[in-house]
Amino acid sequence: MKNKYPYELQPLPYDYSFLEPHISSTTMKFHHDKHLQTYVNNLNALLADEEELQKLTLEELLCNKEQLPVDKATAISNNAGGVYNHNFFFNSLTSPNSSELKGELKNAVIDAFGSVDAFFEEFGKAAATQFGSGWAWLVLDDNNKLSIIKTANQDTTLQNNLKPLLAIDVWEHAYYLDYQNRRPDYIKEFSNIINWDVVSDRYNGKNI
Ligand code: MN3
Repeated sequence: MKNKYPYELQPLPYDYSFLEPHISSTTMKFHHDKHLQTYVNNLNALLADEEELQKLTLEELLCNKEQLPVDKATAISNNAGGVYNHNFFFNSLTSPNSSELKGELKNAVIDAFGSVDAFFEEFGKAAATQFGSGWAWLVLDDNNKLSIIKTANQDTTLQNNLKPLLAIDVWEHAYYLDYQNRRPDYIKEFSNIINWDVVSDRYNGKNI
């Protein structure tokens, strides 16, 4: 992925219909082609006159908010977060029931949460209780400890030095066409389309 200005819309790593019936192709089309494209366009527009910032990677932009011009800092963070979070999210998904939690990561999840079911319960609760727009995350800290957090709007986990492993987008645009107000149903169905191979690779240090 091109990770510097000018940012480009990263293609989905699968067809729009790949996640059906859990997420429809219509949702994926709007989510990727319209919502993500808007974050990409906004970020490029905000950086158009910022030669120094153009040299930074997306992660560097997100981790160094104090380097951003005061009048644009929030807008740049929001839109850079929108690009980062969506690419991360789309890369986390795969066709229904084609990937399972196993091996070292499964053991770590059981160590941290007690059981796989307990993990899903806690992750689902974080996603359901994020008030308004935002995200729930499985993250790894510097001591290799797993935990679940939620972030508002397009905030990322990077500012808190937490390596993200898995994310669920709970903005209404992620589920409204398919589930309307039933966010808990979307969260439940989401568990069928997690790409655990990607999550495992992230756990083992890859940036995907
Ligand atoms: Mn979204």
